[in-house]
Amino acid sequence: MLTGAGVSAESGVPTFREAQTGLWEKYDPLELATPEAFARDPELVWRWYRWRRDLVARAEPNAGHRALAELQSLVPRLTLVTQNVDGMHQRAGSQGVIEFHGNLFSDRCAAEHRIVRTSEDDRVPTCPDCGSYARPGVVWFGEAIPEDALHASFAAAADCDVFLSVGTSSLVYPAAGLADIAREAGAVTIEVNPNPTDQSESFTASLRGNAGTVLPQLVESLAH
Ligand code: BV8
Repeated sequence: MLTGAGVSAESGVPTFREAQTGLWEKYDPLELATPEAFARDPELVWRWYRWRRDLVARAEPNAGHRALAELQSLVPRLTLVTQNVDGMHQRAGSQGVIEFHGNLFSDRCAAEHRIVRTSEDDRVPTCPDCGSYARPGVVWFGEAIPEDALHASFAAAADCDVFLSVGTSSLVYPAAGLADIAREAGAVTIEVNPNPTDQSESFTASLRGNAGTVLPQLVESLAH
């Protein structure tokens, strides 16, 4: 299965395309989440990510995240691929989560790409080994998905009977292509989203509702 920003919406974490709030209202996340933005103004990009880290750190997993953790105990073969970088699935108890777009809370050396520990005090943290800028450990637009995450996700999508897509506008590739891979492999595909998406017509079924409502009902029906 695949989740997107909508699964964290009920935790108070704004979805990716929802208008950003406060200072960030005038910025387009599709512009800020790029290597070009970081090269142009690393301090601005770091301010944005620290604002998001603080917001996520103060948020709690919601009933939708918890339902998916429970689903995994009912369906041990479940592979949870998330586009989200907020770590909420893990906080709710999901195991083996594949973070397709990285994680908000890890820092990487911009030159060596290794995970590094940086100081919260620096406006633009640097790599303790080589002195280059450090950057958030997420995948920006125009960057490749981590090989291990890409292959594990494609393999799981090609080998599943049911593919659940929750809380995503299905606009960002290659993540949005996972549903096509599952469909081509003959899987039943189900979308959980209060709104229709560009891919809605291709799903076997669309459950129109919030993840925090629909997922607990889904798990309840499976458990009994
Ligand atoms: C790449 C991390 C190549 C950063 C993010 C075709 C093929 C391949 C690539 C492309 C392609 N076409 C275009 C591209 C390029 C690009 C792309 O897809 N652009 C889009 C805009 C068209 N893709 C890339 O650049 C990817 N890289 O392809 O590299 C390559 C190969 C080799 C070598 C070099 C390069 C990398 C993309 C990763 C970008 N990083 N995040 C960060 O977070 O800061 S993506 C970002 O968007 C988030 O991760 C987010 O999760 C993701 C997708 O958005 P959604 O999760 O769907 O969120 P959104 O707000 O859109 O929608 C929320 C949904 O929830 C809505 O539908 C709403 O109705 C619903 N909802 C609301 N409330 C609820 C709810 N649902 C349920 N319950 C609720 N309560």
